[in-house]
Amino acid sequence: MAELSATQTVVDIEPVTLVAPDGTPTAEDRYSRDLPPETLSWLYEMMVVTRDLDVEFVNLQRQGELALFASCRGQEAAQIGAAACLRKTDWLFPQYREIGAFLLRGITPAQMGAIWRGMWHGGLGFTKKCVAPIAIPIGTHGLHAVGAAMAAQRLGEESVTVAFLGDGATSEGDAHEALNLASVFKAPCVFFVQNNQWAISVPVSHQLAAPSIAHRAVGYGMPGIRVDGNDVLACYAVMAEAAARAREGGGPTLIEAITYRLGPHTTSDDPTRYRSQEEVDYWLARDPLPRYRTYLQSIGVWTDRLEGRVAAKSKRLRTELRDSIVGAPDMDITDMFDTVYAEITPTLAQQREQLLAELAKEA
Ligand SMILES: Cc1ncc(C[n+]2csc(CCOP(=O)(O)OP(=O)(O)O)c2C)c(N)n1
Ligand SMILES: [Mg+2]
Repeated sequence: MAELSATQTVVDIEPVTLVAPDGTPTAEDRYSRDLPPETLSWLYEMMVVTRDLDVEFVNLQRQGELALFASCRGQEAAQIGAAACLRKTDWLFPQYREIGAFLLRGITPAQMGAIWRGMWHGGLGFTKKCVAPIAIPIGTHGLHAVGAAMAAQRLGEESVTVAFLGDGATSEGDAHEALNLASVFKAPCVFFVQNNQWAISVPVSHQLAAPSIAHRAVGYGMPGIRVDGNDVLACYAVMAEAAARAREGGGPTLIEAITYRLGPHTTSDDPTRYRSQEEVDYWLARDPLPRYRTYLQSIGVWTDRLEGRVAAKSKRLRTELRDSIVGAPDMDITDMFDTVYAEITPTLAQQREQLLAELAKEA
């Protein structure tokens, strides 16, 4: 009879925190916050630019240039910390809110904007940077991440895949299948759950009866860990540990980053209908940006020069985004059929002709 393996059976409910909300270092000594000053400044730059680009996206939507946008305001530390410690060849499988991770991977604002404007739905620019296209069908990409990890494993590549999931996504069947499959086959895949407390208007308390999302890892037989998702250094350290374990053949990890979606679910949502201002205020006091800036000031890494450099980069990328969107031509509608497979299938070709005939009638 096959032996059952002994795995972690306890998950610490206290999230790993290296920098407290007031910007002071915590007593946590299992992980290091000592990164080189250039890395510390780079993380800051990425977080600030992500937030500023996010504002530009919302503005463009409000001005009628984008149909929809899902803001990542408040989740910058989680996304930047998780993506920054990886190799450029490690594949990321995003949900749809990961602008920070996209930016960090060098995906241009124009490439991100094209998706939200519906100009390019496949995200070809993303895949060139080892980032899968965004996945609107919730949870499905967890399986893609595991598949890619298993492929890398079989090819003997030293790469790791990361599935970015939301708290809501963890209730999907696909997510459970992905977690179980990854664990059974020791796939080099890290599941990074951004628990931003809400799945549109459904609170995380309605997603699970377990003590936390990370606790589910026990049942899958993989390590589970909770991390303060508003602490960029903690997210960096925890992901670095999980990625190293996966790379060395130690299998997957389930990370739960506790964070908050400061904005609406998307630009079509009105969160005042389901959550209180007190709750938002609680999280505003835990905003990842001022916390990290205060910490960098206390260790002498933050300078006026750094702030100036970051502001200039933000301005440049905001302009790049705006210029790529405003007045951009509508896409050729037949792209929708032509880019699904390398060669169009007979059914799709038929649908394409049907649509063109209908459009011709309307013209
Ligand atoms: C399979 C599926 N069911 C429902 C939806 C509608 N939907 C879009 S976003 C969302 C909530 C997802 O919440 P979460 O995973 O916590 O991610 P967040 O938006 O908070 O980042 C839902 C239910 C969908 N896109 N796909
Ligand atoms: Mg959520």
